[in-house]
Amino acid sequence: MASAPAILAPYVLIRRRAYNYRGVDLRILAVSDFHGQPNANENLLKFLERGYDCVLLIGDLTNFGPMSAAEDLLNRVKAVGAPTLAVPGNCDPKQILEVLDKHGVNLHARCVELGGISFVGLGGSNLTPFNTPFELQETEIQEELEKLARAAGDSMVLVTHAPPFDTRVDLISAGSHVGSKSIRQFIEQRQPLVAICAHVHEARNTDKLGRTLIVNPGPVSRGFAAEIEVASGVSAKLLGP
Ligand SMILES: [Mn+2]
Repeated sequence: MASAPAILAPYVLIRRRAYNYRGVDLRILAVSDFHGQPNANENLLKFLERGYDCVLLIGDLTNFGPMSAAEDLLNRVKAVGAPTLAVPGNCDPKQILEVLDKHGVNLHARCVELGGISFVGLGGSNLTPFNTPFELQETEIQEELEKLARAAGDSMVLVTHAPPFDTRVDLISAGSHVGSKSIRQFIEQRQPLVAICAHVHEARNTDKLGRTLIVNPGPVSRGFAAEIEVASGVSAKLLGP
């Protein structure tokens, strides 16, 4: 189990104190699907001006590379100063994990504690017809999530690039559901506070599986993001241009 870099702790404490009078414990910005679009980083920086306790980058930070695109993105986010956690998407080459590690933001196959919340992360996607660089078998997804959940506390936030199967957030325009059955099963069984995903650009939406709120912010390349507040309850707002 990885722990949050020590340098993040004082920042989180200050922000939590500042928000406590409103009863909000953690205010999260979720963004995904940059895909090498020149405006994606600018869109993210605009959202960051709103001020967040934590930034989640939920994959496809590049469009099949290059790694310099991920470096550039992470340097710009770091300059803003909010604690950041990231998972790769299926369109990110696997070398991106080294870049995420180097910047201390890697949440792939990890459980990271931040502001009293256990963030459980898994990047890539279930299999696609396109043979993209970062795909996992459903059995791998299932085993990995079960392993990670053993390290997680009661307040869990699930962060996966792939959405849960057969929901409002995994429906492609051709009309079929393409999400991961293992991710859906994990959410049904473990009931995290919120499950944040990406990958299906046209399925920008929220949904519920039992008590778990599901959020697909939509691609930041098109100016979309999501704001999630975790306190005694959980709420999400889809942000757009
Ligand atoms: Mn994707």
